[in-house]
Amino acid sequence: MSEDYRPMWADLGLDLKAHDALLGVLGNAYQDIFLSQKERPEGMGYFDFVMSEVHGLRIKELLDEKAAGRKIVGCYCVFVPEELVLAANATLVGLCAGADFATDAVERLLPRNTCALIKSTFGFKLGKVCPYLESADMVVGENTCDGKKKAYETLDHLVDNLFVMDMPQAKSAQGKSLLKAEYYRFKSALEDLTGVAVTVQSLRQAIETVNAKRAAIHRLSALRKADPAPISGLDALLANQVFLYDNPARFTDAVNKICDELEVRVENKMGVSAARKPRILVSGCPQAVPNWKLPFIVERSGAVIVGEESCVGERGTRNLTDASGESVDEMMEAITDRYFKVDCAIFTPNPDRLAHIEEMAAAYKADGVIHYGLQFCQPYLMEAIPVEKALEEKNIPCLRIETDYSNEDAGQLKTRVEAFIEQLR
Ligand code: BJ8
Repeated sequence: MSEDYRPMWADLGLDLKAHDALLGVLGNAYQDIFLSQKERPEGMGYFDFVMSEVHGLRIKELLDEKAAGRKIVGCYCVFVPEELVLAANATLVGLCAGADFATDAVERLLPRNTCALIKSTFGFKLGKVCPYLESADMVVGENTCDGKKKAYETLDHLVDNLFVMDMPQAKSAQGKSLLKAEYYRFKSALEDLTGVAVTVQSLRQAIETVNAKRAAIHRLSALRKADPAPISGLDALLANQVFLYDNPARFTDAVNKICDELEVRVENKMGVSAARKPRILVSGCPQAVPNWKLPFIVERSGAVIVGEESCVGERGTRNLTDASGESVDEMMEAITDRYFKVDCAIFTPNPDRLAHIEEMAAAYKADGVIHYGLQFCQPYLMEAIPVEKALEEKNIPCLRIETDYSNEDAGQLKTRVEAFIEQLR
């Protein structure tokens, strides 16, 4: 990092010693996992810079926005519509965390058998190491899985201004009405926070900004369908991980630049390696920064990940929002339509997700699917069983993984992943 950000972090109330330790671990992991890869697109230099400044320059930018009167909203789920946040003149940042931190303190507040993602969120708060969370003027929790739902009751005592959004559990007409009503309640809360009323113009502009960001990611995903794959799964995952941290317009430009470069690679049949690698689709729980354990193991074992059926991936970004509405209500309906298609495993039943996995496996020419489930995540671990069965019936090999954020099972995972990849060759 080029500047001394320590005064900024101290002002935000971070524990500087713990934060230094976190950045040290993160920097080393990034070096070993990302910078050691061969044949990376030059455009990834942008994401290397973003990651090197993820707690530095980006936080300074957010604090500058705050000083200029803009509000920062933090979220933990892709059901929080960025369109509404931008239209109310605020900035949305993702707060999901992908590393264990302050585990003893966390386990005094949450049961041990809580998924790593929720524990990590609490660990970053209790350990005072997340400058995004400390910069947020509002934090949005959503009643998705039971773990999150109940954890927000506790989180409410730890953060100021937690807005809890109720979520439907079924894809019914009533479910959709509930979602739309909750989005209206969220819009009002945002307007109260910022003092800015959402209008047809601001909403249209916001929809176009977020759609442009999604369209850039769609372009990147489409290029990964080429054989050989022109970019590693790790690098593509990183772009998806930065989706909710970066300035939207700058992110869109950076992804489009990488795509320009990858188009040339695809034309010249240049891949991430000269030899053909088995192609893997990863499906399941979101992989938040810096959770790179599974893709690192998969790609170091000689395969390439070509797609993520995940909220940090295609489940989160696949659909655009219709910007053609002529009233705020028509646009609220379009936003509800778009988000209601997200096929998170909290919905019951949830046949669309299985159909999407099969569609992705075919479109990305995957030789096999790895189902990634976080330990204690009932929705995804439960769905993993019918997913595996359905894929096997279609002769698509599937490996079901259940893991957490620790490295304790890395050796065992590696053995299972290597055997799976061998079976695909
Ligand atoms: S839309 S996947 S981002 S809820 S891993 S906390 S489900 S026990 S993260 Fe998610 Fe929104 Fe759904 Fe996507 Fe619960 Fe499972 Fe933990 Fe999870």
